[in-house]
Amino acid sequence: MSRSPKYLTTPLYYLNAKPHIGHAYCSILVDAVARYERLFGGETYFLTGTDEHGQKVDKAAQARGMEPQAHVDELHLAFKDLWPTLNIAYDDFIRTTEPRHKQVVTGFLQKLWDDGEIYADDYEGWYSTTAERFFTEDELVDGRCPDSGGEVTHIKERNYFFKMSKYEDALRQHITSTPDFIRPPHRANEVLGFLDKGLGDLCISRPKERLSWGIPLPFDAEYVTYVWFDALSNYVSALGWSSTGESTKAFDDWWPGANHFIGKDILTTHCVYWTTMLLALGIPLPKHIIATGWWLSDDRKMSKSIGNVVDPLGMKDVYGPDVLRYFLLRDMVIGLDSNFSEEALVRRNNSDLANDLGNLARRAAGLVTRYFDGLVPEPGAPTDDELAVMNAAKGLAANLMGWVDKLQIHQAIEETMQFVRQLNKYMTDTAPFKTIKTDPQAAARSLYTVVEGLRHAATVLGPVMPVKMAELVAGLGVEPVERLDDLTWGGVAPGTKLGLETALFPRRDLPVSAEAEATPPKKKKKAKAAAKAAPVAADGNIDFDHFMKVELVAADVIEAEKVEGSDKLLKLQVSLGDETRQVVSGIAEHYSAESMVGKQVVLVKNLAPRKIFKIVSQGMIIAADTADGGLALMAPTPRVPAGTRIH
Ligand code: ME8
Repeated sequence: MSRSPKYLTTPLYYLNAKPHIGHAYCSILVDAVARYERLFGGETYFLTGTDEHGQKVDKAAQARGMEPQAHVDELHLAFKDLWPTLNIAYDDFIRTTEPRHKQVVTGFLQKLWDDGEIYADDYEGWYSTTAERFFTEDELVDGRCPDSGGEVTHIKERNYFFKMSKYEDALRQHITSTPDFIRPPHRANEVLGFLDKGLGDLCISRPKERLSWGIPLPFDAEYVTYVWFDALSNYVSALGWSSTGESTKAFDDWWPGANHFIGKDILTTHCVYWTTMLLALGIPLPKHIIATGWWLSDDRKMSKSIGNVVDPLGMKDVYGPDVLRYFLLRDMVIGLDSNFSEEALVRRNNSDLANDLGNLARRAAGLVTRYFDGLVPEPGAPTDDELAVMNAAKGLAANLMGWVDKLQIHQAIEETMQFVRQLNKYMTDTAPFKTIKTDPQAAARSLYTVVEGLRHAATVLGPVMPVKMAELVAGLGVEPVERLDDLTWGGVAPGTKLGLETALFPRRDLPVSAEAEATPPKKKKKAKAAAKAAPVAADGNIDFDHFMKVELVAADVIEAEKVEGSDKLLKLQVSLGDETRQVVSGIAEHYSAESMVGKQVVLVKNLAPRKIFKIVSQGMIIAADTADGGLALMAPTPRVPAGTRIH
């Protein structure tokens, strides 16, 4: 099935400080999604850029003793030049101070003014410079900005307003009738909740006497445009949208496939301000708005004032851009928050990349060099062992699109790594280093299978680690495949010269603080730190984001048997639609194995696997104790497709 073209955008980053890990994450995510999309045969256009007007940027320029234009001319390069070093390949970089953008914003304002969508009025409210938004008294939290926690200033002045309230019903209607318009779904509920409080009109001007750094209003030279009205327009100004109504080819080609990736803190501005602006201008709404969670540091949002900002430049320089990309994409479930720590990054590098993937490539290359003069041997006829690997490779490629379309990038990566672990096990089980003496054909077969398996893994991980995986593919002596459809078993020709001399992913030492905590005398300190990081507050409550991290899904039991030597345990194979899991559950005293087959249950999906009675259990089934000492399994009523997320 052909894929429709996708227009993928990041937010425009404010030029009030240098880029940090949150910005880097958003750009890396969009880059990886674009690369996956192209691997699936789709076309993409990737836009990013910088938000250069407004009070926040003006203040930052003042603090440096610079004119705002000189400040943004210099600082935008910190973003523009950083992205290629993180292997991010955008198609366009827009600055809101560029004439091509200012012209469109001016056109928008004139059109809305001419259409009677803008009026002048007196305004009184609380302004947050950090969020660049007005708030009502009721919206403040402890007298501070509800979005950023920053200070607010009381302002009373004459301003211009966009009749946003007119579009409340149309917007609500669109959100409710287009379930995946705002992703993930709990963010759509948040926007609907905001609308239910009643939508006011939007102040879209700032008097020049208070702020001159902005685009002048075309119908009143004493005012400049509100920075959000200005910045949001970038998504169409970059496509050359014209207010005169003539569409451009770029607009017609890309706008129907618009996907805005944003952080959860700018949900309202995108899902309410931007959408109502578009409704008023008669421009179709974007296809999706995708809100990601935050990278936290010590369970708090990174911010300059708290001083817990992680510098992506530093991480990239030490560990390399692709390792940083791998960590950020693997350890964030899109839509939820995640804690950033250098220690976690090093552990991921060492376990997944250095150990599972890098070591396998090195071992295979070493054996091919030793026994076959560095030339990939003939595979011969596959046995059941090889067929299992080939089937897993096929399954991985077939399921990849599903995970990416569901924005489960962490899952796409994890499934790929499970395949890599399977390859490692296959290599150990078939032991070519032993069979070379007794059965050289078997050794040739297993080394061929590992090399070809590595080619599959490298192709599928290419969007996550473009440079490192291109190195791996080149080391296997083959041309990269551009499209997943072309990834068929047997792409490595026997006789190909392998060139994997250097370690792809060196092992790294844990950062000093983590090492110190791992030593016995500091055990108490570690426990204290763990307690501090624990998601349970003193009152026993967990916050919403932590709760949302628990993935509950509907699972269909397809096989069940008693665990030998235990009265309590059943071993179940459950289907999650596109995946089968093995779960060991302590329900045998209440449910027989036969009665379980065909039942639907609720599974905690993202519980770390553990061994029960030496059997790996991947998840937990939920049940309630009954008054008579029995057990009642939980199940969705009515039955839902296996794998459906339960909220
Ligand atoms: O909001 N983790 O710009 P911005 C994840 N100019 N994402 C984070 C993050 C973190 N710790 N910190 C920030 C703006 N972000 C506006 C956007 S769009 C027309 C205008 C994300 O530089 C944040 O959530 O403050 C936001 O989506 C993006 O970085 C830009 O933040």
